[in-house]
Amino acid sequence: MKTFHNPHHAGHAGQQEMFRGRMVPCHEVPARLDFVLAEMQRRPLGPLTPPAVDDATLDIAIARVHSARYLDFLARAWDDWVAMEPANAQRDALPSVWPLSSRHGFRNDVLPGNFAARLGLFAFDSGSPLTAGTWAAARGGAACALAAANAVAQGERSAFALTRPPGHHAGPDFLGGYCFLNNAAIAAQALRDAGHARVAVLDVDYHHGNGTQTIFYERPDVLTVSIHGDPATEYPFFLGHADERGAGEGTGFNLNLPLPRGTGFASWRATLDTALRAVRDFGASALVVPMGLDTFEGDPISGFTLQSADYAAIGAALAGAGLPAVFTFEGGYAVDEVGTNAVNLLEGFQQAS
Ligand code: OKP
Ligand code: ZN
Repeated sequence: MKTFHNPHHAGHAGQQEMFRGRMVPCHEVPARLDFVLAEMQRRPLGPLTPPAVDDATLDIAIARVHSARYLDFLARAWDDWVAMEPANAQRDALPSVWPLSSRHGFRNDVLPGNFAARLGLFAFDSGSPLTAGTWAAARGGAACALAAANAVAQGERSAFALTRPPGHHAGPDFLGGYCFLNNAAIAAQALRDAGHARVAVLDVDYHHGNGTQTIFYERPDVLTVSIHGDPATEYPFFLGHADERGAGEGTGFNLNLPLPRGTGFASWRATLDTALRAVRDFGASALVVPMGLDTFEGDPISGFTLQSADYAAIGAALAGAGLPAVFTFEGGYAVDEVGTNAVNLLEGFQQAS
């Protein structure tokens, strides 16, 4: 398995996130990736390199899933934030005012001149700080996703985009849930563009992959499946229910498998079989796995009870689909165990391949 790691990840380092009315230290910290990297050096799975992708090619791949208006905003956001007030250079940018959606009568077609309002237009929560190095880190992550997709398109059985910030909550024109660019969607689209007629995304993060779902919701060529904490009680709350089956030509090509808080491995593993059946019935020729390790019992912000050894079994079950696969690093906030759990899953996949 080839792994592409993001040399720019540590430039994205939020200080605090808004959580239930107070500011708390960020859960999504640079050390998460460092722990995975260290474990991959202890238990090598194959070559471990930064991605080699040229800027113009990367821009095209990112623009395949994100809108020009959003990318223009994101590329300039930090400079615009500091231009508002020089002291902002020491502070993260977080939104505090939102247009909600068009059903509330607010307009989203006019780009506000005020940066704080502009941030609110493109962000769906106040838990995703934007920092000096966010754009470079997110772009470096997209490069990892593209390099991983290219490796698989060229015949590798599997590749891993080891990057943060994560991506699966980021949509065509919005950020949130610690995510800015949707790495899994970029990989899935790159696989389509490389000739894979049908690509499946199977999201195993604790949280519903709302961004990926929204990007592909009306398309029949990319199946999106997600196993996650029931949005009735779990983040991101406003999407991820079982009755969301796709729309228009995409009807039937989205599958949500919500599970109650407290779910353990036996039930989670049975649900994975349901997800894998959907992938098989769809007839995918390539698989993208947004790989969150926040289903772990010790995760500080999640509610399933998986154990470290379970991740090897998940990897083996995923390999059983018999498809070439791109993995993207998503959640997992029990920092001390995230490296072990990630490598357990990937090693389980590799050994069963
Ligand atoms: C990102 B990923 C929970 C606070 C929720 C946002 C969670 C984003 C998760 N008590 N904050 O899917 O791992
Ligand atoms: Zn998550």
